[in-house]
Amino acid sequence: FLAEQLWPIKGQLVLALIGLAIGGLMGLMQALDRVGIVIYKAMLMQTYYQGLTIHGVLLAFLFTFAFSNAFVSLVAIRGFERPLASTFLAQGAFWTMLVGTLLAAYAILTNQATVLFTFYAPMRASSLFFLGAALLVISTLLTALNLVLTRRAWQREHPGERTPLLGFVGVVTYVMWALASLGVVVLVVFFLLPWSLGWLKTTDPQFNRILFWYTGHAIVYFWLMPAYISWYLMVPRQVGGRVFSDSLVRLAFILLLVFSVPTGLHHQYVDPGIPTVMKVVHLFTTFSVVFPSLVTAFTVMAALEDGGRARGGTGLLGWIWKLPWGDPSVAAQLLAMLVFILGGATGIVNASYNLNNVVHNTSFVPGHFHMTVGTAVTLSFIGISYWLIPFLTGRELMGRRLALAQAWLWFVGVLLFARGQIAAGLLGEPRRSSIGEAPYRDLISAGLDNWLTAIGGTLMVISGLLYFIVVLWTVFAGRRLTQPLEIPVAEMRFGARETSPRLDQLGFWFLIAVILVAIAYIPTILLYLPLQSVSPPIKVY
Ligand code: HAS
Repeated sequence: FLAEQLWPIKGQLVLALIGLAIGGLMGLMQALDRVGIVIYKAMLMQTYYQGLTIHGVLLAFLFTFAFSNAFVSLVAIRGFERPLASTFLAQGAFWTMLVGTLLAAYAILTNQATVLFTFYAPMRASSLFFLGAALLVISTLLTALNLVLTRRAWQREHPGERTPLLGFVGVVTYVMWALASLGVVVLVVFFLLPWSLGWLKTTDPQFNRILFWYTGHAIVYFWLMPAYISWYLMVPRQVGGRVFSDSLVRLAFILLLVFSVPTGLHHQYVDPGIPTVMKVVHLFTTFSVVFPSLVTAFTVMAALEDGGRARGGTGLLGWIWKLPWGDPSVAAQLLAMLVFILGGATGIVNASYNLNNVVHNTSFVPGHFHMTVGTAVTLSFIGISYWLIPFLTGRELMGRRLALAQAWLWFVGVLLFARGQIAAGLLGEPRRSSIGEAPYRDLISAGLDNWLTAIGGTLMVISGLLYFIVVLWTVFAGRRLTQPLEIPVAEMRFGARETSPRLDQLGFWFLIAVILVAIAYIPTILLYLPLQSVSPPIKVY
């Protein structure tokens, strides 16, 4: 590892954890709001929405982007067994992430960008916020470019060989994101930024939404795929099992590349002005992108079973108890996987055109995404950090029991939280609404569902506090490791030699992804483009 490539990795990890700490703390305010305990002012917030914006932006963008940049860069260095192709790009990713964070944070903290993490019109934010958000995306794109160049450099050094799987999956993750980020890049650069600077008098909220959700669904797989890298290629090693085959892992990542992006209109099933036929096309692609997750469920489960049996597990389920549940890194990720089964199931409810009419814009949706990004991803990143921080600092993980308690508390907390949100949502409770304040306070009672949300959310915040105790204890008072740690990398039953060359041809699959995106989006975009010059001035909220 080159020192000049290692510090940007460490720096981005620190930024990610700052995002998790501050963003997570805001969750307490929102959870307690459900039962009428309103503490925004005590937490120095002007409104519920200011806190919710901090929560969403810091967790969904800063924490996830910065953690992925750090983790996937490290994984690529290990996978390709060479430094990243460009130190300039690696350091550039850190600086753009830092400056972007400072600009966006300034705008939000001064209440000039209370627009939530879905920042499309008609909510207008300060241009500093949009600039900050753009820089965060640019940071990920610099990482994407660096990973592609690193793969190219590796290929030049190893002509005719299959790309190492660990390197390949990292590159696929970022190539998918490069295609996915196009919508939000166009939205910010051509519409929101000029509009916020007053250069553009009007902007069309419906077209804004189309561009935002073009990125807005694929982004969830950009959050998820780094966790999948760990579930497929690291956790099996940590539990002593082997992964079934190199081909199957490559196939799952390639399917995610192909199907993640042309799905965004499923966030707009109830929007007027979008042809139903195009919504139905996105319905089919959404169900297609479920498939690689089902492949993941069975493949990872098989690798875990292999490990559990190698440790002496017998019978149908006996292997489960033999898994190393006492290792905080493993326990956190196994619990994250279990919650993802429910997260995925609720996603399928959301994606079903007619069921979506029942749950859209209700608290069912935050119930879903706290089990996906809020746990499958976040608890996995936490689990990864339990080996990553010792690896990067050369210090032993301290407070292992505390770390285990942290993982279980998060697991119990999110199940209560999601149970509350989902049941309340099915009764019609709106999302993104301060239930503890007028007018909702008088309309919605703090029944059992809202109490479960409040208790579950509070447990998640306490779990977060335990996590930061473990991290700070390790970083500042951890015992020096006598032996350097290794990055865990799983073995395959059927390795790269058995893999078809087609599954290593990234350019070919990228082209298919682009064609599918064109089919899924061009008809709707052509409908809206001519309207852009005539859209009437809109009211700014
Ligand atoms: Fe979603 C809304 C549909 C996955 C995040 N989603 C959201 C929003 C977020 C989000 C943040 O179709 C709200 C955005 C906003 O503010 O409006 N989602 C889906 C579907 C999937 C899905 C079909 N979502 C995710 C993931 C997310 C995420 C992943 C974050 C990381 N979602 C929707 C829809 C909406 C939506 C609609 C809009 C709703 C509306 O009306 O507004 C699928 O990809 C899910 C597939 C997953 C599975 C689960 C597989 C299970 C696995 C675990 C295996 C377990 C093992 C454990 C191995 C089928 C892989 C073994 C352990 C032992 C110990 C034995």
